[in-house]
Amino acid sequence: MSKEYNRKRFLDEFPSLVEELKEMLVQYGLPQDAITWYENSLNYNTPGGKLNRGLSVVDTYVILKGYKTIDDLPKETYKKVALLGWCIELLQAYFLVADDMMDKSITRRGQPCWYKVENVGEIAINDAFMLEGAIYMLLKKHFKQDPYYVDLLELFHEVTFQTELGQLLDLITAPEDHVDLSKFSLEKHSFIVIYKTAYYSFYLPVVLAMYVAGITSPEDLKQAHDVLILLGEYFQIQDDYLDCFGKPEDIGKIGTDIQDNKCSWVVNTALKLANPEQRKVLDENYGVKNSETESKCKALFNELKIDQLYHEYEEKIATDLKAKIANIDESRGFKGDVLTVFLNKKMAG
Ligand code: GPP
Ligand code: MG
Ligand code: MG
Ligand code: MG
Repeated sequence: MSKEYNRKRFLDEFPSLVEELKEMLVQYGLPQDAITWYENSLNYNTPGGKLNRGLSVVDTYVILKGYKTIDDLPKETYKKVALLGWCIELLQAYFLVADDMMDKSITRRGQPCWYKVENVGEIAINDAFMLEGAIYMLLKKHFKQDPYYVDLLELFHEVTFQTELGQLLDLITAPEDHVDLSKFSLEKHSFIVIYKTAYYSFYLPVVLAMYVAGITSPEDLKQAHDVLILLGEYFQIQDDYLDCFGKPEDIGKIGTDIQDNKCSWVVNTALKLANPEQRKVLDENYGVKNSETESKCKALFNELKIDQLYHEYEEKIATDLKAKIANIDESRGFKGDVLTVFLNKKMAG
């Protein structure tokens, strides 16, 4: 399966979904300017990212059904599975529009955050709700007749709630105007990243594909859950590590976690190891918005050999994950290969 081809096929589905959503507004009798507004919000916020989550629904379904490529799928089946992928991308769009307002971010995917666009401002709050609403309008239109329709609804609702729990803890742990490192811990970090990222980015795409494929025994859902949550945590820890130690030319972004007072794996690992003197350096320099204090934190992270600890962690977790995947019981239809594909994919960032 060529990655570019899969991506293109997936992207080709999006315009017709926008048309369907616009048509719903026509049916409600909305005026043209409102319809154009929604169209602009959908196009600005939904397709611009890596589309890893949406594409994973399709990839997972192909593997579960034992197909070789997406072209082996009946056209109608491809459309339904891709639609579920787009529903995750809409969920992500909803989260990111809102998150950028909460984080006061300036740019996203190389363009101004939606709320920063001229004439948008706080209307972005309503636009975020309408991006979420699109998911349920599309699910109703395309899946209402399917026996697993309620399962899809419950899954989207629960994963959304879990993400909001992670966002809550993220926000109250790292307020922008007040640095208090005693609020951080590796346990809290783990909770935040599992809830804020792992459920919607890793668990959701696979379980959506499992529902369509009819592989939904509690045992199989648990097998998928246990590996995917661990994978999600691992990829976010990699993202935290790269934010501090990656070269901008390699990772395509400039790390901001230190200046932003983020409860990242790097600072939590350092806090666990720091002696009182080193702790003082962190208390005085972490979360301060200038590059000198940032360099002092980085120097301390080097002194504590966080780099080396990360590589040890990475090796251990990759070994654990491979062992877990090798132990997957495939007798009910679930396939370990679904998870191996995730392990080899770059999802974070
Ligand atoms: C982004 O995390 C946050 C989410 C994807 C969840 C948002 C949840 C809501 C309920 C709004 P981040 O702020 O750490 O990432 P980024 O650096 O990409 O903004
Ligand atoms: Mg953010
Ligand atoms: Mg955030
Ligand atoms: Mg990051």
